[in-house]
Amino acid sequence: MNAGKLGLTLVMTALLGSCMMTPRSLAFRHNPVPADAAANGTAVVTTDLYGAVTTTLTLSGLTPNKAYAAHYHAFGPASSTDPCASNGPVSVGFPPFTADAMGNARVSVTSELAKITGDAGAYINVHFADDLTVIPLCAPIKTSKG
Ligand SMILES: [Cu+2]
Repeated sequence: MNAGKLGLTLVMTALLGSCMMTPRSLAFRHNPVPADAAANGTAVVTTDLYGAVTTTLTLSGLTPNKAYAAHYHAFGPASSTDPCASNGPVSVGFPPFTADAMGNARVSVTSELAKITGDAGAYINVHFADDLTVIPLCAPIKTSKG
């Protein structure tokens, strides 16, 4: 390989690397419910070159040893400005997970970008697994509908 070709290869490698490593961090907020009053966390979203999106939730303040469910939801009909209050359908589900003895949890899912683009990926919420109507945490992603 000559020096010019090597230089181009290095530039391409740097470009590809920067495209793959652009994680976006979203903050969870506590919903106005009594459950898990101290719960908090982040969702880190990384998209690769092939359109696969890996989302990792890092949560704290959960009920120790309790099972949870988390989903991406689409913008629903109940609000056009607050995705967390819009009651939208599930777009992508995270694997079931359980908080550890300290109330911490970490869970990841990889999905196609198209499934969570635009209104399809308006928010992520965290539910009690044994009662999905209890939703201590929500991370808004898209704050207006459409
Ligand atoms: Cu959900």
